[in-house]
Amino acid sequence: MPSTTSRKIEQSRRLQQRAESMIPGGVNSPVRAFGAVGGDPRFIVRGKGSHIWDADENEFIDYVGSWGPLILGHAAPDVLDAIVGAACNGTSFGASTPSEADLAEMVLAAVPSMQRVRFVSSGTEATMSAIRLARAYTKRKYIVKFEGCYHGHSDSLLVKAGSGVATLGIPGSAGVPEEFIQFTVALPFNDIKAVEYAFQKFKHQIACVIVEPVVGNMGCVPAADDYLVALRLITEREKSVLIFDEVMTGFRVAFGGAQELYNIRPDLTTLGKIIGGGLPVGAYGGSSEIMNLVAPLGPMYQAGTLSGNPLAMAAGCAMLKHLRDEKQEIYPRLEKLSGELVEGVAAAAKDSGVPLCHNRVGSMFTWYFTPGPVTDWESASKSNTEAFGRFFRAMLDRGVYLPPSQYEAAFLGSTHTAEDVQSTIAVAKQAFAAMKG
Ligand code: KE4
Repeated sequence: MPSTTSRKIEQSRRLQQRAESMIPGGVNSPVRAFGAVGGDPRFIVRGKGSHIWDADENEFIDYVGSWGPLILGHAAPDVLDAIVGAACNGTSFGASTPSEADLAEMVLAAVPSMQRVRFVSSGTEATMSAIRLARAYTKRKYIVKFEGCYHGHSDSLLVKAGSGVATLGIPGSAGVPEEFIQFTVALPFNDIKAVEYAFQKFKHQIACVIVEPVVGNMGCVPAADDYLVALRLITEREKSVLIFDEVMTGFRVAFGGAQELYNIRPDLTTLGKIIGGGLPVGAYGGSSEIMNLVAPLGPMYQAGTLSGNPLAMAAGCAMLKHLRDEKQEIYPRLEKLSGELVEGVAAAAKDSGVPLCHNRVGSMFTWYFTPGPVTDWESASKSNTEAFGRFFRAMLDRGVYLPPSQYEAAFLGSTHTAEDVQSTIAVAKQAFAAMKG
């Protein structure tokens, strides 16, 4: 459905046509395609702080933040300085550099469950490697994931996945043979009985359970009380590896991630997004006992030409140093401002009679166009995605850039202001009114 916009979009439309002639859908990641929300994808040309500008010079308050990495906002000065400084010495050497240990030291200090860490170039690589490592460590084949959770696009994890897979309504992915996913067990999230049943059915065969400790990829869905504790107890009892996929929650919901927030020690953790400061970085890590299986120390192979890239390491170090040194101020402020934003928009929806519920953990959140509550994929998928699309386009037309999918989390960062929040709430009131028109 074409968007009705009072804003110029000629340049973005021209750029989209050009891109589509060379790149599938004109995008290098499907969720950017606006497929689920309709309208014209905006080509962004620059960002500063909490705002971005498109090719038609339209300005937006940005609540995507590159899908999570930019907790310090766009073009954060200390991150830029670090990248430029590193780049002046070269971009990549295919050899070890001091900056890799610098970032490793910061990650291990922030995440005590990790005694060793390996850097890769994406969250997908991180989770794919962690799954392989868990299978190598336990010598078991089965893995458990949860419906609506997304852990990147490696074959064995593209089963009832969230994010773009859920957005596009595709069950998994073409090109993944049944044999590749026969050992993947997808269970409903927040249902511990389902986990117990799976461990009974596949006794001594489950290598790992991988979970987003706060789900971001069916929209934001927190774990029910004691759910994560129960996952920890079951995996310990069954000698199965518990993997916290903290690619999104790491350094987001707390400086030490969800495992700090909920005081749970997983066996392996995957990271990404924030630890790269906006450059391509992923990581996986855990106890020395498990990580010593990773080549060249052990038989589990994983590699990458640009793993530990010096520019990405420098950006990550600058990002984590800033967050570490100012965490006493940053995280409480994110909590307060995010709460004001989410509650303010929810109140506007209620005043307009628009059925809406919301979930939030820290500065990641989702407004669902359903009465709710949303606690798992079944309840999330009851959302009125057509209404979400109309809300998304109405907000975009009024200068607020939300994730272009009902099944994605939105993010607030340290450069968002009270004025941004009040403006967003005011625009939401207009959007809800426009939706009823
Ligand atoms: P990447 O391979 O996209 O760096 O990370 C995969 C991944 C793994 N685990 C979690 C919890 C994730 O959220 C992600 C990626 N998140 C999506 C946004 N929901 C990336 C956006 C995109 O696909 O373009």
